[in-house]
Amino acid sequence: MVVPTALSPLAAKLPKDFLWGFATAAFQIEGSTDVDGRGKSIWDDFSRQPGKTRDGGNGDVATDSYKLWKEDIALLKSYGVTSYRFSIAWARIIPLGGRNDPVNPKGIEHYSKFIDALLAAGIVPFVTLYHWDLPQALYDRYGGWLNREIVEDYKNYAKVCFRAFGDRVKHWLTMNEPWCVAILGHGRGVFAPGRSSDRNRSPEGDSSTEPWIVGHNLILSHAYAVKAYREEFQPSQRGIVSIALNGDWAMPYEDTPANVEAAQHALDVFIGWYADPVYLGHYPEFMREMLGERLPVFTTEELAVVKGSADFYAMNTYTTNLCKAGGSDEFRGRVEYTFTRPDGTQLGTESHCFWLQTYPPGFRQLLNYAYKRYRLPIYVTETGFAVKDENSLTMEEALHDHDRVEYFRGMSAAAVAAIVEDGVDVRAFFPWSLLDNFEWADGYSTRFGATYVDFATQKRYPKDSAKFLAKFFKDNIASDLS
Ligand code: GBH
Repeated sequence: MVVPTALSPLAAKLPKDFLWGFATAAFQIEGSTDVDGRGKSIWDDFSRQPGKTRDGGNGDVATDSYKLWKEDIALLKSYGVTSYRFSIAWARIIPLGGRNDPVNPKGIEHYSKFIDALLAAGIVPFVTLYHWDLPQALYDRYGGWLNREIVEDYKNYAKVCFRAFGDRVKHWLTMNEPWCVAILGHGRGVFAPGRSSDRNRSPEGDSSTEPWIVGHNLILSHAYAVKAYREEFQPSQRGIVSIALNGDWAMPYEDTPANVEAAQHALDVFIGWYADPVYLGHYPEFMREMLGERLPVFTTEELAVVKGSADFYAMNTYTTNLCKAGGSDEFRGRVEYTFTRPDGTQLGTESHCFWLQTYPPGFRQLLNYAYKRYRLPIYVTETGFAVKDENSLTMEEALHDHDRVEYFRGMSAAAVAAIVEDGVDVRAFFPWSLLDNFEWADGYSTRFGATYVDFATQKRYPKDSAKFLAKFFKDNIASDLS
């Protein structure tokens, strides 16, 4: 691998239509959970249960973006973004979720106005249909993602959105990070609906079988929604659709055959579990080996729908893990993760999260890996950093988010190097996140925003990282004039 070098200003230019903007998700920012006919999502009550979030925070208010959406758009505009990745709350569109349940006109109206305002501001809407906020009613009715019923209900919901917004939305993501839905929601039990074999955590759940069933139903739901889009909407609407997959680069702890193999196993479980069926038409061999009959099987007919069910590769990536053979955790491909190198040094800069350190060279490697293996343009749909202990700083201090600036400096340079020097076709870059927001099981104790949110007043203040990103893309995306 070539080491990133300083690029001449000319070579560093990204194409004119390169998309950059911020990413968010409905439940993490909207609040207003009981207005305009919204149904409950599985995160509503889950986050209110004592012990489910680190600081007891829930999504009732979040960054109040359901009300403050005009301010959010003005902020995006002030940063000069060309796109904004946000998600639609299923339970605002169909409060009870299912295909025979009523559509909520007020939900449609809200997102419709929002999309119009983005377009009026010159910002391309990049829409996620599902970012973890399943309608509670579908979980109560049949167990949500555990049940094959969900495939039809999800497809129906997706079609409602394509029909309502597809005249203006040309970039769709069916799901965000299915690995997290399956593993964190139905394996570790740390995310809603919180199922796990660990009876201290959950009264029900089977971590050895349920995540793999959920994953299977997520893939089918994605694929049948894409089929519907392609048959009924894409010919006239001319948009593109994919699925956002989380996946961090996996580096052998030491260069031994066992560790090299371990690193591949980690990639197989985090990425290949979804990407191999969707892009290549089969589950990774290693997953079949590891799980045997616990990994469901696609019928020939299903496989024909799954294979090729994405128009581009949507990459969410945050870090790099050093991988050691000999682990027992199936959710990590029986691989042990560490950030501590054999010589005792840390791989990168520590963050507020146990799973995250800065390591841009790994991002460049991952871009190369994904492009070579899946052979489609890559849209980086999430990448971001939580500064260690940022929440205990004063706002004045927090605004100077040096470690986040350095993170984005490295990640943006790595993306440019992958494009310019390695020939990887990268078409978008969405830092996570526009705002400090509801960080799931961390509540509000972990801040990922490039904009500081004072949750007492809901006022927004740009951090240094927002200024860095705004300038970087202003300088590096070609304009009509250059
Ligand atoms: C994203 O997920 C989410 O899309 C977003 O909503 C969230 O706010 C943001 O990141 C910041 O967390 O150690 O084996 O349990 C993050 C991706 C993937 C990061 C799984 C943590 C844990 C792997 N996550 N990873 S493990």
